[in-house]
Amino acid sequence: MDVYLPAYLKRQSPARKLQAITMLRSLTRARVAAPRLARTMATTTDSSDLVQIELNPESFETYKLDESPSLNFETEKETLLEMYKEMIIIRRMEMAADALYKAKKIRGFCHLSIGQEAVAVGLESAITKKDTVITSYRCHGISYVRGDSVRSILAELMGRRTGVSRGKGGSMHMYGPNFYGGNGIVGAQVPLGAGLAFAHKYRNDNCATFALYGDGASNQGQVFESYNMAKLWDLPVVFCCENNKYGMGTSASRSSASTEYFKRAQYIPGLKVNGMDVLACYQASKFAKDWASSGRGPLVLEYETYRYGGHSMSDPGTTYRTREEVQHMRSRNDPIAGLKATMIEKGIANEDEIKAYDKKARAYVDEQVKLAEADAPPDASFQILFEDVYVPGSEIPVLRGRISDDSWDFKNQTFLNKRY
Ligand SMILES: Cc1ncc(C[n+]2csc(CCOP(=O)(O)OP(=O)(O)O)c2C)c(N)n1
Ligand SMILES: [Mg+2]
Repeated sequence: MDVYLPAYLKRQSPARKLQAITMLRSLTRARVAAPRLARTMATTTDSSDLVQIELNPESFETYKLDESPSLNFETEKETLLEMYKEMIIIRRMEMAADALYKAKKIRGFCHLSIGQEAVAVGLESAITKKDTVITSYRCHGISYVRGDSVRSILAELMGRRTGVSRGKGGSMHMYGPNFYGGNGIVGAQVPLGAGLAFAHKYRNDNCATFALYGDGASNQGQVFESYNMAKLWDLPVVFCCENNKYGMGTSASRSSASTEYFKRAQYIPGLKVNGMDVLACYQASKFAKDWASSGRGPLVLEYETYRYGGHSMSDPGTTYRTREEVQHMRSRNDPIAGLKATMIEKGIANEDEIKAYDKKARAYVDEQVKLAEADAPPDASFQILFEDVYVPGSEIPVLRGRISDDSWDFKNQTFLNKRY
């Protein structure tokens, strides 16, 4: 496998280059080799079986677009099964994180995306592994669909060495193949997303960037600055507003002068999709990918979704909305229940088979929890603190600290003044 080396590494000695390549390869392997439930579950369905999908006529709304994703399309039955399995794994993984947090095995911040699974799965099903994705701190589901394993995500949450960020990032800072985080500063990922799209355009690689942000983040100035540059340069970026109806303790209608997020970029066309329907999310994301990667510039894509839990673990999520509202969404609009109904209606799986998938997903995630818990925490050594600051081989001699005692000498792997 070829490893992309930044220009500054090419100037390093062969030994340094080898060190960097070995490290980059080991990281990539660890991430993509994760066994997935989808691969371990044997299905009885013939993969060549096709199914006709007719989406609800209200699935999409457009802004300054002459075309819209098709409501009718054909796909393989196997695709629906895969989507179902991915969504139940994400939900189980988030439920496991909830329990681990309550057991104080996960500390610090933790933002769950229970209810929003259709966005991650619909998006990933529509793009290629070469397209790039960047999102906010609510990132566990996206990390998983991009290629991180359940074990490495849970290990990260518990600060283990095997975590996706070696246990140093936690809930908000997860990365994966062509996945640029996990970003804690609200809205900061949007201009970074425009930058990723600039790279696609520069390399002329027919790929697109999907930059996700929330309804709360959508009011930030940097989002509008990104719209402007993306349109000026016709960057292949899809600005994805994941409108889950709430920010931190505030409803979208209290924080946004206009809640029509797909129309917010004025001079950029927009599309709104029912984000509780994974098949509609798939169609909209596919349309967006085709739009952006065919030289037509940016698009704003609003996934209208809902989060069942609080903003983070410290928010019960019921002080600014009613329990009835949450219950209504859960019982009437759940993306997993919705796909289950479609699969039964289309004869793809029956109730018993679906129950068996659910049982397997639960057992699989439980097993991954045990493995992650058994993984070792990082050593309590100072070297570990500094090891991921630079790509190996590209370090500056000394990383200046807050005070001179904190300056780290990369060559001797110790503090410059050796006080500690
Ligand atoms: C620049 C900045 N301001 C404020 C915060 C605190 N904060 C964290 S999440 C959040 C709400 C964001 O809501 P939204 O964009 O809708 O995303 P969601 O949490 O619903 O996914 C706020 C205000 C922050 N992290 N960064
Ligand atoms: Mg929100």
